[in-house]
Amino acid sequence: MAKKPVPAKNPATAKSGLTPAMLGGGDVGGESPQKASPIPADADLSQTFGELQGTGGETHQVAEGETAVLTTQQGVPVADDQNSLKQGARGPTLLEDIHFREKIFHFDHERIPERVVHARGYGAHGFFELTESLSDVTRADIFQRVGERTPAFVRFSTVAGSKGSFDLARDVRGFAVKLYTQEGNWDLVGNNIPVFFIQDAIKFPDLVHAAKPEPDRAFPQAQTAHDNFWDFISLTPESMHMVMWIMSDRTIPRSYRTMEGFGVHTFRLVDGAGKSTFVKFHWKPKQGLQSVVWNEAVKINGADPDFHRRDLWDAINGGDFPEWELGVQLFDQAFADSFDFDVLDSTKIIPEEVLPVRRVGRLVLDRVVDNFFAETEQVAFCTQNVVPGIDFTNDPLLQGRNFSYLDTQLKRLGSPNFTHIPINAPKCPVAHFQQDGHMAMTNPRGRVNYEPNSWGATIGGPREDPVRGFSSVAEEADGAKLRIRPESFADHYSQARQFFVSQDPIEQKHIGDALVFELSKVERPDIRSRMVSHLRNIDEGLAATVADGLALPELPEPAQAAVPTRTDLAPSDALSIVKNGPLDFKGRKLGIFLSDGAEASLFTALVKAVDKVGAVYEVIAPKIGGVTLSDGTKVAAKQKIDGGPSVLFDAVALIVSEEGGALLAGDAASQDFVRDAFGHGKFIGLTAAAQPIFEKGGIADDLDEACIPLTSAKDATAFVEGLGKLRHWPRELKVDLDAK
Ligand code: HDD
Repeated sequence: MAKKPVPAKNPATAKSGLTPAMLGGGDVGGESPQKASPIPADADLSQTFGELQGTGGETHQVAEGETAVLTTQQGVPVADDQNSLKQGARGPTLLEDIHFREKIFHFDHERIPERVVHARGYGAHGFFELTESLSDVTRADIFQRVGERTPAFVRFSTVAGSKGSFDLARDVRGFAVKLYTQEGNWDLVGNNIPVFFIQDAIKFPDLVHAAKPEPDRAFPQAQTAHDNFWDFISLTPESMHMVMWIMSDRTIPRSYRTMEGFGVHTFRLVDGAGKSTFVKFHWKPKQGLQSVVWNEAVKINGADPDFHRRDLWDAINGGDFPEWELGVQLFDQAFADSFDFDVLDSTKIIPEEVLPVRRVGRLVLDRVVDNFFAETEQVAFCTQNVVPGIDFTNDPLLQGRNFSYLDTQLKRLGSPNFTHIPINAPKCPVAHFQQDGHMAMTNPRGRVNYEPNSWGATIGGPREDPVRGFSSVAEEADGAKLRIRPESFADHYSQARQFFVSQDPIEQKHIGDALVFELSKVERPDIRSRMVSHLRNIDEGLAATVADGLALPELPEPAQAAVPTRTDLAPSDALSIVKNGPLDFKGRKLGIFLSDGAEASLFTALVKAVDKVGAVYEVIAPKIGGVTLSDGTKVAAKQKIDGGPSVLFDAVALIVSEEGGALLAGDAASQDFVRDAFGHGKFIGLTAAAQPIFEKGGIADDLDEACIPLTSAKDATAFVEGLGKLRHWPRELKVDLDAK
């Protein structure tokens, strides 16, 4: 006898009180560090859920206490979302099932092509506020009125990895800023490094092909440590300055919040009379420059591949809004002519000591996105989005970019109407005669769609405004059509050396280590050797270190340089991370490792001190349910020990009972916790009872002045207050075999 069909029940029906938690949306904004958690675990998110249903612009609001009815895309209420329509209980699915077909059809089309570069990124909203007028040099509306705020959207990214790669790849970071000014969108599409690999955009596809996974095997992912990359680089001397930057700790930042940003190219500011002033743009983080170390980066990628996006999400949701100052280096043609390098060459900087950076505004990120796809994925940055008062120079890299970005958005977003997507739409009036096309959303009304026309101002539509309108600088241009690189672009080594000699000794060591690591992954010895031949033109000491690290049979001859002499330029402190680090522990994270019976007064003192300096903490414990402290207080854990390794924290404190210390000394994850914290130069606070863990970790005899005993609440407070420095660097020179 056939069984009577039993429809599968939806566990969360409208009447049983639909909550986002039941629908898998319960952790919205909740995964923040303990202090910063913005949404209590028991909060009712039903309203938030209503808003989350929107696709960017519109949201499906429901009145309080009510629950939205599930519908098809056409708005037809759905009766059953658990079972497809079948012919009989065990029969075939029917083509007639309109809800099933629409649902699967839409799902099948959920993906758009990922960005060909900068695929993995993370964005946030905020504003730019002018603090010093630039009306003397530009008519750009954004730079006129001190105190005025302009809405902004920023997307940070890695370059080489695909969308699902890990955050702490050794890579350049994109720093793209969209400013919704009152005279149109201005996109400053920069990086966290002020120079680039190549001088001419025509080489960009080669550079990217070489950096990405090798085409036959499709690996390595998000790594430059392979033959193709170093083959291309070692055959491209113009990239040597960039090589110094990418092998430095700039490419393993602690957080997006602790990176500088640069517009890279020389742009122009233009005043009302058409007079142009050259400008280089800088974003200076209020948080100070901070990076991690390579061994730590490798481990972070395993422990939390989303380390950077989580950090930004948590900071903003916790009310710790990251902030950058906008700096400008302004100069005229006479300065450009007197400067040793060509200001049109994107492989060169103008050192801040030569031309100071004037701070004129601040960028604050204060709101995370509502929907990653709608905003972060669909945002379309285009270098050609400039506004009246800002203009391009003839930098051949910038000129090429101005073609590529518009073109790529059409491919990614599928229609020239990508400007209608809310995240890309200007927030000022828009009026033109461009029309139709896929997904046209904002369509003009009326009869007239051309100009000139004689329908008059009301019906006839918008008119040009020669005064307000964008006009290009009337630069004289003459000469034969040539495919040529100017001689003024030819010195590839002087600034590479300047960068290297400007670094702190520990940073120089890291550059050497990074080169040895990367080139050790290169299989062809001739490529390794060719790279060292370039290093000889930058710094003989560095070349010798790398040659030794690679065990090259002999030091190769220096590479032949395009221009014979390298100029020894004065070091610039602005180029070092260590010399521009944080002043205190604000905005950073302390890992507090606890066991049952841990001294309560120490824990309380740590938490208080962390709060006072504006930092956050997370408790790590043997079990996620938490621990009971010496006074009987229960403390919930954020991380179980093997899920919260010390690489996730800026500094760590171990407060354990004698029993806890003895027990955890035998735990491999606990041993790793202390060994890594120590090896990565971190400041460590510890109670005497934690000593056995250090003993079993094999480092008890090495503990130094940055390993602070915690014996009283006073000690705990002093420990946190003393956490200003990034790391205790002298230790690295002791623990690293390569340094011995
Ligand atoms: Fe680019 C994306 C930055 C040279 C072609 N680039 C992209 C993004 C950033 C940069 C931050 C990601 C934007 C986002 O978050 O959506 N790119 C740079 C910088 C460069 C540079 C600072 C040198 C100074 N780029 C460059 C060249 C070309 C491109 C020379 C091509 C000739 N870049 C692109 C692109 C991308 C892109 C293919 C991929 C996705 C996108 O544009 O929107 O068009």
